[in-house]
Amino acid sequence: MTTLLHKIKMAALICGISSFAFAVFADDAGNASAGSKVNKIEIKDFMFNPMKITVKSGEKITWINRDEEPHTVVSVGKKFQRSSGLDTDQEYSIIAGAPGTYEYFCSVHPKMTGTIVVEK
Ligand SMILES: [Cu+2]
Repeated sequence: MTTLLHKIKMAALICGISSFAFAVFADDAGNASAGSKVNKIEIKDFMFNPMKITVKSGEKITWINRDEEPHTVVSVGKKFQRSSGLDTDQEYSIIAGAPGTYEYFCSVHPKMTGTIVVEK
């Protein structure tokens, strides 16, 4: 868990977040090297924004719920670990693993969908 948190900007970002979920796609955590950037997805008005994000393997992806409603992040085909129910302003993060296209949705509102494209 000593990954990317050295960046001051990021430290500020996650400051105060108590539960900080962490998961890896298919690959192993060795790819999660320091210095990777953060890819942020806001959940607002029952949408993932951006709906499609392209990242590099080993980078961190963080969702934050800006709605008053709880939302989840669930991988189609269970390609990565699902989040628990995210309350307002709660975050969920994963580290991008093997290159590929990963679809996900909110289990509370299945019409909410998003796509992660992981590049090498
Ligand atoms: Cu939802």
